[in-house]
Amino acid sequence: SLDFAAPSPVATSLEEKFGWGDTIDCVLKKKMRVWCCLPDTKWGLGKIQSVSGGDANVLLSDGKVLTISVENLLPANPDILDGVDDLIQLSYLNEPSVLQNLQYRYSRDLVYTKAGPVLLAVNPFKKVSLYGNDFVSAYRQKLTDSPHVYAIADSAYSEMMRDGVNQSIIISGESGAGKTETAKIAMQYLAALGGGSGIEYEILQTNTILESFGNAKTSRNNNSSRFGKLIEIHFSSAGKICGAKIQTSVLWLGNIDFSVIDNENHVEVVLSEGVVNAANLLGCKVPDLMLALSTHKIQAGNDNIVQKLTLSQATDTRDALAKSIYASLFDWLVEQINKSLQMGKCRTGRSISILDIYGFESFHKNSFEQFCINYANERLQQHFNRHLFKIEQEEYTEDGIDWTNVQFVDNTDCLNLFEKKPLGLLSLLDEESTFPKATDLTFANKLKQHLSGSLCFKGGSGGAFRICHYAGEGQLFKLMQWLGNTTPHFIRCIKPNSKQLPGIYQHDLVLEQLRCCGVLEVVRISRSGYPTRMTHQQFAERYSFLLLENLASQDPLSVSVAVLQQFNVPPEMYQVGYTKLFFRTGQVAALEDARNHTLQGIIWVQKKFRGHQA
Ligand code: AOV
Ligand code: MG
Repeated sequence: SLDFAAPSPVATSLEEKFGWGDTIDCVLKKKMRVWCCLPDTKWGLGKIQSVSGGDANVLLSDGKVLTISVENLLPANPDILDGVDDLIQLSYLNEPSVLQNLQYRYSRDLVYTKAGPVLLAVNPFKKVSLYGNDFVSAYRQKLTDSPHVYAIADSAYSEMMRDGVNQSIIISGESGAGKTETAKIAMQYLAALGGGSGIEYEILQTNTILESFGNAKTSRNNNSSRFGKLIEIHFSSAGKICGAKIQTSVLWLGNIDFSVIDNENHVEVVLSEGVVNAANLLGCKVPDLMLALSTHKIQAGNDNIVQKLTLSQATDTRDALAKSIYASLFDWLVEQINKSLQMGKCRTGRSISILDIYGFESFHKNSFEQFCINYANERLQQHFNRHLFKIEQEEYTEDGIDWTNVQFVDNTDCLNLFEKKPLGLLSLLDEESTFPKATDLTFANKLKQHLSGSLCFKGGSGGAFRICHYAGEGQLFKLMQWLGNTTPHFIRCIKPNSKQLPGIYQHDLVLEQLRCCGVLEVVRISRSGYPTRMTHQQFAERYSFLLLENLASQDPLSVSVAVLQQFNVPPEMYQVGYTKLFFRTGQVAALEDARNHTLQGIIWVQKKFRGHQA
């Protein structure tokens, strides 16, 4: 049995909830494998023995027989589908099936699984033998199609070379899920592919430098990235790396703590690595910096009066102070790195960007930092939703394709809560921070007053917010705009347990992450839709030479239809739009195969012919 909480079957039956409609009859009749929602809200795998009325007798895998209402059953997949490498292949797409599939693979060190166009990466928390030169060349030569970060990096590279369009690899997931490691793995692959000038080694080295300054240990991840990182790798027209650039989607919080030193609540800085680093790099003495951080200088006539700050004064200013010092240091560092990476000029302007973004965070007490991190993730989530769902559906509709809308998680409401003007969270925060008498409490009250109507806002007690000037709105918008101009590739990292240990798969934790990033919806949409598409023109140009009959004079659509007929592509596997052809998964792969074989044949004949002439 799977040890995780099943959704409570209160309001709707599971059948309604998952919409598998008439398949239940078939499952019951054929006495197939089922998932049972057990009384202790866990899922158990079993086989139907008999059905009478609304109840079924199910033989569970532990040998017990259970009588259970059919409403509490979900179809399980036949065992031949155990551990499929793309969730698209599952006959029944439901949460227990997806969870079991990922666990099956995880326990065999197969940490990567496709969910339609998205790569899921479950953090192994140990060394797995999936990387290195042999694997790189296997993916480059397409000797394997097992899901991998290498495969994603390879398609980004190939699409960049083929279409001349900039690409992005967007890696998201919660803290400790493995985003930074995954970004490094992608960079290693691209470095191997586009290497030669030596710059690839420099790019890989930058990680170490940035990490040593930008990372900190948190309860969720011992090596947590406290900065979002976009690394842009530039390629020459020949596909060689010719430069790179790093941008850093914004947040700073020095690890600087204070301790109270007297009963008037005055504080001083705790000597820590953060202070020492900052002081060294600023070229000032550690005690001077510590003093500056804990005192306040007032000019009175010709005199300077130094006041010690109280804990509350210090808490109001320390973040801003620490952040600005740390931020300028980091910016300087990034600038130095960028300077050293911009070797040669890349006239083609082709690039692949890898975005490693901190995942959603929720601690018992959340500060402005978590607020920003989570806002950034909301934006990213929207980008993801837009790309995979909205744009997808719009494209079908525009091209006159029959398309039944698929429900998906939409976070527009939540983003509005942040971004609406003048009454969004960010605007209110900006406004409130300009009032001299503003406090956490007045801000919190204002939020409650204006935002309580929103489903995404929950007012707490007291002033739970810290007031800081939000300057990052930034940067984030630019980043999103910029990403909007690239072809995105998505990797979702999943943290299998909160202990950061290998071999442990906590179902509830995994399920929460799958739900929150809408994995099931992604798979559902890719399966029911037509993920591959080409314009009539593109299709005709690419495949017309395969035609046995010469139709060169005909229009692209007629040529395309002739190709499809010649290769017996079943009509239910594609749709013809006004401008494009839409294919179900796997169809174009077969055509590409035929194309490659024919091309190889032609090359062979040409070589022979030349040899003969010479
Ligand atoms: P994060 O980037 O997603 O968290 P990391 O990439 O730092 O998470 O991964 C956390 C830890 O998981 C690493 O230090 C490794 O020990 C381990 N790990 C991740 N991926 C792999 C892998 N493919 N193989 C082996 N070990 C791995 V944060 O930056 O906190 O949001 O802010
Ligand atoms: Mg990280």
